[in-house]
Amino acid sequence: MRVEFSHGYSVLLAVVCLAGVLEAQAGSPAGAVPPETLQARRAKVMEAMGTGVAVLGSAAVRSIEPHGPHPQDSDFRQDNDFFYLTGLETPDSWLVLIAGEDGSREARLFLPERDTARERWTGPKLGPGPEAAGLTGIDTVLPANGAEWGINRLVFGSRSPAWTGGVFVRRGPGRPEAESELVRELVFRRTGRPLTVHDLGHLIAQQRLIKDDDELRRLRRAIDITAEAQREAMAAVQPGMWEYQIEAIIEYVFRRNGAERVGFPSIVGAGVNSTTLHYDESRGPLDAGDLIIMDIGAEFGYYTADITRTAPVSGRFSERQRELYQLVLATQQAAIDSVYPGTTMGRLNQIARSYLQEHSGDLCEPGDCTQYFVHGLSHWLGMDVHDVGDYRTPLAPGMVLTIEPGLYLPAERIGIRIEDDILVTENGSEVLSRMAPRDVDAIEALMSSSSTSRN
Ligand SMILES: [Mn+2]
Repeated sequence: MRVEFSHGYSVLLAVVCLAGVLEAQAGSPAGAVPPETLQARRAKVMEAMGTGVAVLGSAAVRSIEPHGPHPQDSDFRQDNDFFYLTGLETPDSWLVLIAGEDGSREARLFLPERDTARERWTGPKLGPGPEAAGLTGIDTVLPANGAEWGINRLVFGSRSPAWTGGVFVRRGPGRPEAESELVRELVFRRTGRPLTVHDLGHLIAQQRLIKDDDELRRLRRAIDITAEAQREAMAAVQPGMWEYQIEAIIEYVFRRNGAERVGFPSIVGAGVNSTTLHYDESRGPLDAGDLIIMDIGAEFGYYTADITRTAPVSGRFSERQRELYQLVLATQQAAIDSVYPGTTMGRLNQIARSYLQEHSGDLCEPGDCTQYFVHGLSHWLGMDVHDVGDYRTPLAPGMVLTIEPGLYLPAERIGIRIEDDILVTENGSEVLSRMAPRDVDAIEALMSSSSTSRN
């Protein structure tokens, strides 16, 4: 292993050992991403690059007090691609990948140097050195102070492997300012030889579509936790409560199980609020006779679940609610049964819509029920709730998508959405979120066994 030491490193060795644990999630409920897994991911990215240089910046700390002397983030979260390729939660860092013409593959990491005075406030941090090398499987970990210069030297220096094929960078909104600046610098610095620029974001996104074992482990746990929250929330729902009280139960179950945060703002809407697709205020009452939608997802180790259930506040569906609910459920099942490698989300959407149309009967007259199905059927799921990746990509084993038909009739205060998380397998699919009750009978049984005062 080739390692470059930062100044004063040995003095801090004892603290560094602890820091490594902190910054690589080893002490977190999800644990660290194994270095071999990280190496395999980086190798795959460089394989897709062919030859060229990729540069990725980490997230930066967003201080909640811009003028305070010690920046404090309300919830620092690493950039997804950076976490995917390094497993590190260190801010202000850089990853450089060099795919040489000769087939050589090199990864370099730049981490901020440690600062003992600041660590009185922040606790020990992971700096450049062997600890970071061990955690990431990247031999060369350099100080990020002056990283722009270091990266330029790396990319254009004579000691680096020869590469053609251009620079691979992420573009578009949401990039950290430092990354945008460095990219401008890299691309325009060389006069006389314009560099080809490739979209690194798209390349990594297509790779992230297929989940590896460590990703699936995290995702399954996030989904199990979310299913547990659905069950506890259903058991607690009673007329007279408020939406925020149900939200509190849900997010308590998340945190109790080691989820770091919500993957997206919890949607808990009863009555007419159940018909607002992204309602996240949770201020309304739970009235007898209404339905409540709970569209929620725990984030565990950077992966988020996304499960929606609809339950009757009183514990029993009315006849009308039951008929509409059964139609949504059967539509969802028709789509789930059609998941297999090679099909597309577009095709699943068609299948769901024709099923809904053909089985509407007189439930939504005049017309059929598709007029009340006002959103898409599916999205990719992973580190982001609407995860990255081209939506036209044919399904393949290891991909995870949601299937979530819904009907929304504000005039009747009826919103129904049923959403499950589906893993594409060799032979079809696995419903990862099956532990959250979905059938009318199962929901009513859970609600009646848990409540004495519900009417
Ligand atoms: Mn969803």
